[in-house]
Amino acid sequence: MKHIGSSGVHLQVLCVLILACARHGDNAAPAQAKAGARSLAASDVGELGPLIPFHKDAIGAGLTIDSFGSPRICFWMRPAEYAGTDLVDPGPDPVGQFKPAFDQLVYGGYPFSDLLDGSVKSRIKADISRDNAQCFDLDHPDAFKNTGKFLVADLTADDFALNAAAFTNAGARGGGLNYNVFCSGNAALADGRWVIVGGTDKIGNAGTRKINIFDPNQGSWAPRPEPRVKSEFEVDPSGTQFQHGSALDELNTDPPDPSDMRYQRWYPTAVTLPDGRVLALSGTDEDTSVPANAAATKVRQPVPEIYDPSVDRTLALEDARKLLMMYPRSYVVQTGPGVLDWQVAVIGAAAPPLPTADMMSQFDPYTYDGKTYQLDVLGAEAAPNRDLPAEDHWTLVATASIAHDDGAGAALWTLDDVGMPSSQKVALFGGTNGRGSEASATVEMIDFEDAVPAWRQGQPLQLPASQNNAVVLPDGKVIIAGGRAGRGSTTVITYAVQLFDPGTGQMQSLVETTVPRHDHSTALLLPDASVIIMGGNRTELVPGNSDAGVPVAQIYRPAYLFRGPRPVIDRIPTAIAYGDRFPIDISGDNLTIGSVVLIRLGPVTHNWDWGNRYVRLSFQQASASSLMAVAPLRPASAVPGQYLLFVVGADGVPSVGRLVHVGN
Ligand SMILES: [Cu+2]
Repeated sequence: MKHIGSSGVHLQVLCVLILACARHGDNAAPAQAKAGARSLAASDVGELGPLIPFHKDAIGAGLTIDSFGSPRICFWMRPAEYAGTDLVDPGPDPVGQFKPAFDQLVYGGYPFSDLLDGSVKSRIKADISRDNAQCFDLDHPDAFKNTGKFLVADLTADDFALNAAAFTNAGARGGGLNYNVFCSGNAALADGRWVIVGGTDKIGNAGTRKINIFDPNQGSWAPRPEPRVKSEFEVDPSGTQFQHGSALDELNTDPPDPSDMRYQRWYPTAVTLPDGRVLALSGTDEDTSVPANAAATKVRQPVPEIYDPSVDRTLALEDARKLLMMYPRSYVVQTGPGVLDWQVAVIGAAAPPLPTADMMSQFDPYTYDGKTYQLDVLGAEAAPNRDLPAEDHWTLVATASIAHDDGAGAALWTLDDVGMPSSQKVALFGGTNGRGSEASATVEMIDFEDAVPAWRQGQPLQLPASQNNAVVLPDGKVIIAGGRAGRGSTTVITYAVQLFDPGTGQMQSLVETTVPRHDHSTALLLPDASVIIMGGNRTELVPGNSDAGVPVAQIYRPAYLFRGPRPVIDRIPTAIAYGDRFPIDISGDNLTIGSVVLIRLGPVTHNWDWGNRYVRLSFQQASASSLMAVAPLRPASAVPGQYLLFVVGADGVPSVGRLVHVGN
């Protein structure tokens, strides 16, 4: 990918950052961080680049690299299976207006959400007609053309035209997507495709049974039956030519398909398993056939399901029920020496007091605690009572001080010289205990490799926050961006980019942005070892003026990119198998190597890493220019799929990441 920024831009960043501090002084950084921003150099705190016009909200987003090494980010917003002009008439100023026919024919009369569907409106009128799913080609010559602005409100249609050619349709028109994947579960499969679990069938809390498969390198979706509601809308978007099928009938919005899950899920977690299958957990549904009754029919799905991509089918584990939070944070852990010795660690079980019936209409009526369980997936699958309702196969292994609901998370694994884990750490940053609880600044870390795993607290976040994003860097430290506490007029937004050091438990404030990033924001590591911060609801990106908000991304370049020469990877295998030892040829002026790491690629959404795990490998430096590294021995340490491999100098400066496939 192209490098962005120049020394001229760097100066501007600092100036704008200082302005931003003044603007948001009432609720942003503590005084010492502001004062520090003036004197700290990029080699100490890194650097935040100018705003990059994005042409839709990146609510779900992932990085992929094709076989030629070309990186792209594919992303989507609601409703991803339509183009913006299906629901928004761009004509009326300043941002267009909703089309009532779409509301009636597709949402069944459930109202548009000003916040979510409202993000499809835009004062960049040329973007409204795009698919609500897009792919961004990072190698496109226009990708990072910009005029160096740092305030969302300053961006114009001319700014958006500069990089428009780097974005292509990947949804309704360009990709063949037929379902609303808003607030779905996202995971990367072994072959680099993405599985999208569930979603919403119109609005509110209604889930879908669908397993959608996206090939990010093609920008296309696997064929799934087009719902009657969508096909009839496409033929007759004004609703005047014939009587359309009812959008309140789920047979018309979520028609059965052999690949379906047994349960409809909105806000489920999806976890790629060591055998390449995908575990689906939790999620919410309601019966929308009678709108007035829908809230009363809301359910939280307690039954896990396994999706097997080799046969395109799912299997329900009725014997392994547990009431969990929406998007429970979940991690595959190795539990013994064997290839089958793994379980899935899950934090965020529902805790008393359980909600009463009259509370169920709330977005999330449950409370949660920090109890951390491991689910024996294979045991539940093999059990003779698999089809009988039970809450078996879960083991309580530790208890965190809070549930970290909606808080960011990061997974850091270290492997020994035979490729077995010597540590299996998960760090969680902030979040809440669910219904009615305040966001916390609590940072906690656990090592599942310990004989008795226990959560231990690190230095807290700068401000209490939920809906923040965490990205593990190649040097094993964690970037935390954004987040907020509270809602509406009492919202306190974190504008700081922070750095967590899992080795010391220390938290450092680095730089500040002017852009609020909380609900529906995303962040990803890029191959050049920078971090791209994206998404959020357009309407929330300029506080106090929703019309001024337009989708933007920003690239944070960590301090290690300003600290001297980078190791250069000349050659690695394109694929490594479990138990391999494999050579890495390096060159350049930074040949004293401190670590070799794999970081998994895949889609993220809703503020956590979704399996984009950091895996530090054992290696030997045979000569100045050649390393021999030890691949993971067991797939539970690094589930099959696409990874970026980085070689990191002893000084902490990483190489550019190279694509490698891990699997058998
Ligand atoms: Cu959401």
